[in-house]
Amino acid sequence: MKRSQILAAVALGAASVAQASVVFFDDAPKNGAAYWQDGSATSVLAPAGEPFAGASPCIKLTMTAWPQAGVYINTTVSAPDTVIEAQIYRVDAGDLHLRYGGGWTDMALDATNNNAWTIDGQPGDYSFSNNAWHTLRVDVAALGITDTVNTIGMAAGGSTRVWYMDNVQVTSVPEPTAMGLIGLSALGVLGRRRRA
Ligand SMILES: [Ca+2]
Repeated sequence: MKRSQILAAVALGAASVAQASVVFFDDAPKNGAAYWQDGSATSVLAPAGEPFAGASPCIKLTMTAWPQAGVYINTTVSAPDTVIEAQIYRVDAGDLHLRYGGGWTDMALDATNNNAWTIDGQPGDYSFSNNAWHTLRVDVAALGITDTVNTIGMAAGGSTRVWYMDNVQVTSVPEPTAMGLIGLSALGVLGRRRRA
């Protein structure tokens, strides 16, 4: 086996274990996503001139009572390592929620499950600053969800609450495949040849 063939095998192996990302919102809904709300809540493209940081189009979520607003992603959890990532911007109060499964079961992201979600890389809580963008990551399998995530959104009681959301994507890291293992063994061959 020539060195170039070995390198090709390594590259193929690496590709077979690469993560796959699906973008559900990037300035507009994509890949089957849609603005989503229930009851009196609304989910719309934020009007130009809203007081959010930056000029990039994003989703405006308005809750006037407990009904939720967010984005419908309808993503199948196909790998043990499936992460939902989104930029979130909170004007004042409210909680993050997922709906999942055939019954659209509601799950709040809170202190009881914050081993499975982070804000700006830290275990999830609601102490993050208002009126600024933050990065939310949710490890779906760690929440015990194994079938479908329908929506990611917010709920807020009391007076009118506003959030913004942008750059929603889901990243899946598949299990290493047979080709991945072949790639790793080729790497071993290459290493032995270099030492020889
Ligand atoms: Ca945007």
